[in-house]
Amino acid sequence: MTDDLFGFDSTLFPAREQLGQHAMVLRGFAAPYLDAIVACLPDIIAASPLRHLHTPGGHKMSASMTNCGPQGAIVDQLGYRYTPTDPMTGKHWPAMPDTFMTLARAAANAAGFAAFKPDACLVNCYRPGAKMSLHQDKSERDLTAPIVSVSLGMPAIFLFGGHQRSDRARRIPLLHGDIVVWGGVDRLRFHGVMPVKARPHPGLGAHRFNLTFRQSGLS
Ligand code: MD3
Ligand code: FE
Repeated sequence: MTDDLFGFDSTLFPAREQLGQHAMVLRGFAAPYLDAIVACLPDIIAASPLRHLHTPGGHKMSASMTNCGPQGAIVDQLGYRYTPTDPMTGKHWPAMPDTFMTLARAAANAAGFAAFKPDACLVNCYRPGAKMSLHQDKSERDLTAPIVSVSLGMPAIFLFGGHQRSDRARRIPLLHGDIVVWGGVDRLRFHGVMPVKARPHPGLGAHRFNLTFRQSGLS
């Protein structure tokens, strides 16, 4: 039934926007989980602090990062890879909170990926001006598993490209609580984030966090 006031079909809520054959945005899907998820962030960051990594090419990344879960995604002189311990602390990455796992699996399921068992959650932190250049995520051993990404805090414009860096990228605005799921034929698309504008968020201030859930294939 179409809601005349808001102009959306309530039977389709939360709204799905298909980006590709196997890629979709689930608008507001994280809403019921947001308070619990945001409350977990300080403990994760206290155990494994946010840090700016350098790419193999020597560029300092403008977004800072940390991880939770049995495996963590890092980049250093050796390239992009997963490690069970945080190189900064020498300890295991902090545990993945149950709410993170529950949300990631619910989103994958809603997007048609029934057996998603993430063992890594990369936490990216963007301050105003931070960005992520177009790249592919291909360090995971099993590229048939999807990736689930949860946007928190300040809005951002996500770049959804093609299979070659030079392919024209679509610009997709992502807000607090939006989730994107990629798999199948869309898993190796180039993607990135435009420089984030200073639009402070009521709960998270001048930060955008992105949680990226992956199945590393190592656990
Ligand atoms: C599209 N992070 O950390 S997550 C990354 O908002 C990364 O922090 C972005 O890209 C961020 O690698 C976007 C979304 C994402 C992850 C994997 C993908 C988009 C993807 C794989 C294929 C296509
Ligand atoms: Fe990526």
